[in-house]
Amino acid sequence: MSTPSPSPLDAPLSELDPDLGRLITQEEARQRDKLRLVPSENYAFPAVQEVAGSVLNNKYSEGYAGRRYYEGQQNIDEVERLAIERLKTLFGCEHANVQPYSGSPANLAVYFAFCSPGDTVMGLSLDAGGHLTHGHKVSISGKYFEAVQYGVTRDDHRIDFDQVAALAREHKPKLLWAGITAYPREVDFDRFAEIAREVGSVLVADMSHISGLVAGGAHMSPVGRAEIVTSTTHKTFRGPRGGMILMDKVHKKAIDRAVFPGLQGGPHNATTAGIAIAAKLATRDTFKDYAAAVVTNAKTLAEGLLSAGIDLVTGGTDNHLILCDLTSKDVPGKVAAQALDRAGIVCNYNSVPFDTRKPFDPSGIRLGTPAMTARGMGTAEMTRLAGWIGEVVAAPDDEAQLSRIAGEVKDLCDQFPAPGVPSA
Ligand code: DSN
Repeated sequence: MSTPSPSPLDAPLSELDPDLGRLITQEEARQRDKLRLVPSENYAFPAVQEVAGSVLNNKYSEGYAGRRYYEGQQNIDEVERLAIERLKTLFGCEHANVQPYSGSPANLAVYFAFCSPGDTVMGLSLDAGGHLTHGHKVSISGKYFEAVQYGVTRDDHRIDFDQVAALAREHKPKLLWAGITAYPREVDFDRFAEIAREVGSVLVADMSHISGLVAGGAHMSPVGRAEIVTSTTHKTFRGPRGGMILMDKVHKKAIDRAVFPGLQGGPHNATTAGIAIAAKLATRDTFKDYAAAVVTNAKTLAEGLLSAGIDLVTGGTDNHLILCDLTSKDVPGKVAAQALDRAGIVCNYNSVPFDTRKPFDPSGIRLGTPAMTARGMGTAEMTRLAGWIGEVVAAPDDEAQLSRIAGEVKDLCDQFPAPGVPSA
C-alpha cells in the first residue's frame, strides 16, 4: 500500500502564506525591539504559547467536564478539571469557570446570571478608569441595564467611596462592579464589600488588570470579598487570551449556565490548557517575585516621570500602571503616544479624570510595567525609560531625537530577551 501524499493545503505557513509569515516576523521584531508599555499587554509564558497552537484546538467540547454533548473528551475533561482545580488552589475560591472567551464575555455572563434587562447596575465610569462593560452607555451593559456610574474625587482622583455609598443607597443596584482599567491605585475591595452588603447588591470584582498581582500577593485579593470575580487571563497573569470567573459554590449553577449554553458554544480548549499552565506557574516564588517587581518598577517609573516634570493622576501608583496627565505640557495624549511609538516606546493615549478633551484625542497616556518586567528589566531600566519619556514629551516633533532614542531603546531591548519571541 502506498503512503498517501500530503495535501498541498497542509504545507507550513512559510510556504503557504508568505504574506502572513512576513507580518508575523515583523510583529516578532516589534515585540523584541520596542519597549511595550500598554498595561493590559504582556508576554505570555512560552509554555502557554506552545499549547495555544496545539491539537487541543481541534476538539469540540460543549458542556462541562463529565457532562459534554460530544464524545472523545477523555483528555479535554482532564485539561478543564486541571485548570479549575489549579485556580481554586491559587486564588482560594470554591469554583472557577474557565470557558469565557475573554473578559467582556465573562462580564456579560455575570449580567446574564443575575440580571434581567432594565435592572440597575453600578460601576466605575470609563473616564474615571473603569471598563466599557461596567455600564458604559455604548456597551450592552449600559444599553440593556439601568447603569449608574460612580467616579473619582476631583481633588485626589481616587475612587469616591462617599459617592459609591450614596449612589448605592439611592439605586440599590443588583450588581456593584469593582474593577479598573486605568486606575493606578489599589482597589479597596473591603470597602466595596461593605457597601454592597449594606444595600444588598452582588459585588462583582473585575480583576482583569491585576489578576497576576493578586495571584502573586502584590494586590489585595477580591476573593472572599466579592461574591463573583471575573478576569481576563492574558494581562499581568501572563496566560492565554481568555477569561475566567471565580465564585462561591452557591453561584456555580447560575454562572456555569450563563456561560454555556447561555452565551457561548464550545470552549476554546487550547486556551483552557494555557490557563492551567499560568495557574501552575503563578504558585511559584519566581512569579511572586515577578508580581512584586511589576509594582516596584511602576513606582520607580512614576518617580522618574515626576522628576521629569510629568503630572501623574493621583500623583503615583500602587499597581502596575501609571496615568500621565499631559495637560500642563500642552501636548495631547495622542501626539505623545505616537511620538513615543516612533521612539520605540509603545503605550496608549488615554482620558484622564474630568478630561476636557475627547476620548479619541484625550489629555493623557497610560503606561504599564508588566511586559518590561517579564523581560527581566528592573529599576535602573525604569529610570532610563522615564528620562526618555520626558525627552519625547518635551519635544514630540524632534524626529532626530526620536530616532536617537529608538536606537538606545533597541540596544536596551537587546540585553533583555523577550519571553516567547524568537531572537533576530
Ligand atoms: N482593553 C483592555 C485595556 O487595555 O485595559 C481592557 O479591556
